[in-house]
Amino acid sequence: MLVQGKKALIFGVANDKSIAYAIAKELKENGASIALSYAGEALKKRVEPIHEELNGDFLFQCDVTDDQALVQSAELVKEKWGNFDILVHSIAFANRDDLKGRYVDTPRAGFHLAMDISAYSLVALCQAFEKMINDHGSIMAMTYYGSEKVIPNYNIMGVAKAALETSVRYLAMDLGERGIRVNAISAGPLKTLASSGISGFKTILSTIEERAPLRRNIVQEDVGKTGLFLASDLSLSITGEVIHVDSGYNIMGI
Ligand code: NAD
Ligand code: IMJ
Repeated sequence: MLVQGKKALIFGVANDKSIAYAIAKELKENGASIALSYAGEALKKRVEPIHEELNGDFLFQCDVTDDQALVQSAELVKEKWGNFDILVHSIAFANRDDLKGRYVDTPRAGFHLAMDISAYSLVALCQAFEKMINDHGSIMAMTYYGSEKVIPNYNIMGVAKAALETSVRYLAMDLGERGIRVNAISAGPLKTLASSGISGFKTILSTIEERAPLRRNIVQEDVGKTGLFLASDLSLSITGEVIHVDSGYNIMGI
């Protein structure tokens, strides 16, 4: 039981394909108490059964673009738990129109929205919950290879993920004073809501089967287990890091 008795606050479960669900499941199976947060009222019906299945402590709504929602969430968590050990950020959003065509055409408002939800939100969550996170706690965020190299259509999300990864390093420096670690997992492509309707997605999956060192795609459970590692004391001296869970695809030069 790698996280026995620890409390984990998880942001970004939309359904049972979500990366956040895979991490929540792994944490629960290894002894943690969990609480789930969802973005909007529309998702409540989907997330409630997951909360039941995983026997969560509580469930709450929090749109990370809403400062008041963040304050209210912090008050709720303070009341329910007082403190906690693990924070999982598994949130991204850009306008669908900005995830196709030429990056150069990205409008100002679309750039701001993607950066706000996909990058600034990690800073906002650290601000809102810092005082409640126990010394030696663990914070993690999800990223993708499109921050490092050009992936067709990833566009503004690539720029937002680069900001998120850099943010992880600066947050690691600030929170490291209290032994709190901040890391990112760079996951290979997975079929989730966030990858549905992406043109060329099938080609990306088959390219990985052909070219990645492990010659296979990853599954949600692979990310869940790395999340468990980062949440546990097995990774006690790892912070500010981006761990690739991608069958080794990122090491290839050609
Ligand atoms: P998902 O759609 O299940 O999760 C994305 C989550 O973001 C959803 O739960 C959604 O409600 C939430 N969200 C969006 N806007 C929000 C807001 N304003 N406030 C609060 N929550 C909001 O898809 P996923 O693939 O599990 O994505 C989770 C994370 O993993 C994202 O950061 C994504 O970029 C990253 N990621 C995904 C893949 C992939 O191939 N699916 C690969 C690497 C990284
Ligand atoms: C997303 C867009 C383009 C290419 C993509 C992706 N590839 C992968 C993804 C190759 C793997 C999924 N991914 C890593 C993401 O971070 C997705 C973020 C995302 C997805 C959507 C789709 C629906 C929508 N807005 C979105 N915002 C962010 O309206």
